[in-house]
Amino acid sequence: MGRLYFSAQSANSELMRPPINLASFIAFIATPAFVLAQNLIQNPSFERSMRSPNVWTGISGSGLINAPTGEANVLGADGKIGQQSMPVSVSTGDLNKDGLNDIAIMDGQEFFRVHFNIGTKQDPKFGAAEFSSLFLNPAPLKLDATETEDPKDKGKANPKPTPKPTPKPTPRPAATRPGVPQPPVFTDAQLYVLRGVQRINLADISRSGKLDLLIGNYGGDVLLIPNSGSASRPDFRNPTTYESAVLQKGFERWGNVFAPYAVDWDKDNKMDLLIGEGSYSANSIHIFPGKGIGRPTLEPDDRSVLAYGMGLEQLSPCVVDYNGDGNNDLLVAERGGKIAVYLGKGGAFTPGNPIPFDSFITIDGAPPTLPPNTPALEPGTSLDPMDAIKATNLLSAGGGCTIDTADFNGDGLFDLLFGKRSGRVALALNQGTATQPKFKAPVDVKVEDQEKPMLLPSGWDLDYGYNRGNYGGYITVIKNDPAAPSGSASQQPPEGTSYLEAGYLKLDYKAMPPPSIPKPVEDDSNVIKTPNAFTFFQQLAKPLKVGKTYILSFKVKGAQISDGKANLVYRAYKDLGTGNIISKDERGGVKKDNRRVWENKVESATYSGGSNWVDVKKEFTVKIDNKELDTVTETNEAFIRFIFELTPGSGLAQFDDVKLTEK
Ligand SMILES: [Ca+2]
Ligand SMILES: [Ca+2]
Ligand SMILES: [Ca+2]
Ligand SMILES: [Ca+2]
Repeated sequence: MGRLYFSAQSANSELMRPPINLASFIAFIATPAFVLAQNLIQNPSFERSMRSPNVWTGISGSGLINAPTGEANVLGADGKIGQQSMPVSVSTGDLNKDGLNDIAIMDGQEFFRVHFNIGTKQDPKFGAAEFSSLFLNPAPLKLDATETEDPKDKGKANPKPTPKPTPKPTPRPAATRPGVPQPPVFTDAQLYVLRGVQRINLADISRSGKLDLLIGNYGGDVLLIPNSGSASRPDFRNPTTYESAVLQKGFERWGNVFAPYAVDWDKDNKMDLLIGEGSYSANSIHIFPGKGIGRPTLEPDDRSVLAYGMGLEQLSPCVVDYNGDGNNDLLVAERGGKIAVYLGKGGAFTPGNPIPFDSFITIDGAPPTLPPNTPALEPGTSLDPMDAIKATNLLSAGGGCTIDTADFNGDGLFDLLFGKRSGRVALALNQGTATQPKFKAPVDVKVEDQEKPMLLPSGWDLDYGYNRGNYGGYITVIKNDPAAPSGSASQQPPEGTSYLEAGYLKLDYKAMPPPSIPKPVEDDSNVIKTPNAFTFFQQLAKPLKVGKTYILSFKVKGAQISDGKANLVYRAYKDLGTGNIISKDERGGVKKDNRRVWENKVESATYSGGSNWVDVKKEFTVKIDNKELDTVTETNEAFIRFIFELTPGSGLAQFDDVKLTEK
């Protein structure tokens, strides 16, 4: 209780998948500790900070492509379902028709971002990320119930339970034939999980000369997002409804973590749809043979297996003529980061006649270095993939990955592009021939731009709306620059040498229209859905004393701030229960005597900003009204949260010198 959590973290047991793992790419910068006597706020004037990559530019501290990753419950190497970090999804193609292949990524929070190729035909180079307006899976921010609780409920031992959101059926068009079940009913939290782990493929589905976007997800939906831009200026927008973009009809679940890939596999001039699947025990690459041009259908009866995974999992397919015989071949990335090759036989695809596993790609195209106990091969056959994968010289992206191919250096040979679990993207250039491809180990792709890192204040949790589609929104520590012209107000914090700033980056895109921030959504009682809400939060390390008076103060400055509040929440409780078992049911379930009496209070200070630093002050006395708590002398928990909305694109808020002191 009392901690800030994002809706995707364990607050709701139905929610299995944290949306984003920002903590994993934070590097510490050592700065001297700075503690003010008697101030209950830690790092109160933001003097201590940690460097963090800027999610909106997609560049790591070492100048590499870097996108947030997500986690999902999938089948692991131990045969058990567990939470695993998933690779970002990649797809490549020339999105702006300048003759250079670009890198598209679907990141762990389901943002579609493109690093456009700004190099030459022979020497690819990639710019900073450009985001599209497509955003299908927002994650609302949950506040502590106390912050929005009805004042007349305060102090009651049994407060009103938070109303549960109404479960919604998974949106999918009605079934077209009898026997296909209607969609089941899912809660918002379940839908959030089912719509995560989006895997993408760019393909000219409508043969308009523009690349459209196919998306598969954790729950097994496949969506088509048509490119609504021009040939040279791609644009991907949210469909009118999620349902309208789903290709399947009815509900028939046959796999999950879908990785779609559109290609005319059998060269009959009809676009076929391949789907790699992710987390069921018998993973395969499936094919829905094309029936014509345009929107593919995924009628369950049309599905065939193109290639069996034979024990390989989390399959991400792509198609290329690997051995130069003119027939399409299948490359499949798997859970361990190895690439399986399945050689196509050419001709029309016959259902029930899948193509066999051939080999894994090795480093430098060398023969696989297999362990001595590997079974001998019959002539004309291939090893079982579970034996072949034991070779020690296999090309690997270093853990689960996604894959695509294109010729990135203009030599006519296809190269390999990987999306990785680290959020990086890697390239392996083909150094072989048209019939014998050869690859060295993949190399992480650099970005030709400044990193523009953010500084996260130590001791504070931030939320700048990334999970809600607040494009360009940021919260960062700004450090005093001694080289700045004197009198430059923004360079002079009222306290110390740093202050905290929330605002919007200018998204000055070269190839895509800048994304538009989704319209504000009405918030539920304690769930923030508004994209342009910002918060920063700190759990107090020390209790507040009952009966004492405290002064909360801070300095604020800014423009176009609305609903600015600093909430100081405190809570006292006492266990009345004995902890003893009071009943057992037939199934062995036990009920313990866990009665607890508690009381929550919130003190709010409001602010709206202005062109000069303003002092905001609030004096309050810690009071516990509940008679059953009259022996309590100090709070059990307390936290402070600043929460405010900024006008999208132009709002700015700055904070410094937060103090909470006993009077
Ligand atoms: Ca391009
Ligand atoms: Ca075809
Ligand atoms: Ca071939
Ligand atoms: Ca090449």
